Amino acid sequence: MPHPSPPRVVAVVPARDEEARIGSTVTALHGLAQVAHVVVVDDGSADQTAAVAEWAGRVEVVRHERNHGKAAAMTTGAARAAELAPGAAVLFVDADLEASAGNLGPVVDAVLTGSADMAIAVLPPQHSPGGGFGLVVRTAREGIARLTGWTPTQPLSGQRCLTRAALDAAMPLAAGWGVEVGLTVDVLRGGGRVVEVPCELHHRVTGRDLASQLHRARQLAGVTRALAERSGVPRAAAGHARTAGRVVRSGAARAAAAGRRASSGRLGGAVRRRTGGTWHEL
Ligand SMILES: Nc1nc2c(ncn2[C@@H]2O[C@H](COP(=O)(O)OP(=O)(O)OP(=O)(O)O)[C@@H](O)[C@H]2O)c(=O)[nH]1
Ligand SMILES: [Mg+2]
Repeated sequence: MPHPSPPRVVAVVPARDEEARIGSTVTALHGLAQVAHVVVVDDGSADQTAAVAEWAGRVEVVRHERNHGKAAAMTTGAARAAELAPGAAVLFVDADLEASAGNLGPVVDAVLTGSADMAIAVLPPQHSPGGGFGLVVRTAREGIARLTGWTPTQPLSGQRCLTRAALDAAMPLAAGWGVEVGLTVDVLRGGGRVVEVPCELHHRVTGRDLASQLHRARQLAGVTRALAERSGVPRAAAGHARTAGRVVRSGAARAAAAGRRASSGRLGGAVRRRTGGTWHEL
């Protein structure tokens, strides 16, 4: 009988106020044979997100005491993933996918089989009505196309799997809601292969009420900023030299990255404290 190949992906779930959905999302991720660990980063939730994630079992919960935004949560989760399984690919998963997160297998396989350095899930039309007017998606899509020549179908999809090398080369991540756009541009510019993989995923659809419009306004600000930051000198020429698939940063680039981290309040090097099963980033 053939041996099943060992799991080689760490799932990282950034979550804020997702107590109603995080449990089923974590359980669904456990159902994926490729997933070795699940890390939930509770980004200053006001609800029981961290506790519910822990009840789901077999999960690492890292908690930000305050809200730092999605990109900071992903950065924290990626650091924990590197400790749990050095060198393993990382699968970023939104917390609101619930049972449909169990359908992410093809996205992971695209990376584990070596077909891509980053695979992005493309979602089908969603069950519930809603959604915005397309401004943020259009801005992101056209911006990525302008900067890289590649036109994504769903530029904002948060469900994406990357090799560790591609992820490390893309650090530091673009802040807040610009994180997906920044990742796509940076991986492509670093010479990585990016694919979109259709996947039967369903999430909470943002409506058109005031809160939803505010969410979109924040998304637009993040996307615009990530694009603007990348509209100048290409990353490779800005202090990143590539040798045999490894990215080596010059001292100046390291200092600039450290400065960017400091000014954006990122959590690199933050002190951590463990209480029960949960890590706290201070
Ligand atoms: N870390 C962190 N994660 C957040 C924050 N806000 C939302 N999230 C998570 O980011 C993921 C995506 O958030 P959603 O609100 O579903 O946003 P979206 O799906 O991009 O938005 P729509 O497509 O417009 O519905 C979910 O896992 C959220 O829990 C935040 O402030 N910090
Ligand atoms: Mg969502």
